Amino acid sequence: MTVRKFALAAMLALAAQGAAQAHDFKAGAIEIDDLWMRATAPGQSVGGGYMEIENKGKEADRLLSVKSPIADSVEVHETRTENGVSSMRGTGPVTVPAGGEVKFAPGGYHLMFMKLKQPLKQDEEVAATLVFEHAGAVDVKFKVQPIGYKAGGAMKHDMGSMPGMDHSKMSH
Ligand SMILES: [Cu+2]
Repeated sequence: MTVRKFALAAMLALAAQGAAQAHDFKAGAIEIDDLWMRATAPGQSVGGGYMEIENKGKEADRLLSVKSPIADSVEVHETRTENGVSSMRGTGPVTVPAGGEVKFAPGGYHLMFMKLKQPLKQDEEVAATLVFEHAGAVDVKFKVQPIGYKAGGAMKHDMGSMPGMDHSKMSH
């Protein structure tokens, strides 16, 4: 909780300074920013997608589904660590509370791009469409970061540390 509040405060502070977000996407009351993925290692067939979804409206919204031309399908997953063991599972629709935000980050919620049709290369952008219950379809782009990239450096459990992993064997 404390970390979350701190992050939110930091964001608000940035906004107050008038810092422009390089990449943000909007539809209705929904704003998505800080979208990124990691470059893939050879043979890697899945990729995690990360972002922040903000809901400036007075009504909760839900992320229903995600599509991307570079993946067979895109699933919403959540990584949980229990007794030192990390596992991930599909979540179904993710609620973004009114006036709140949901962070997709290594170690928590993430998008899982399944059966990538091409390698992800640093500095490229990956197109995807997020479909919300109220805000509708939003076309977004994920910036591809270097393989070892860590946003904020705070999270330990992430997809990038397991480049050769067979995703189908993970528990969901
Ligand atoms: Cu996953």
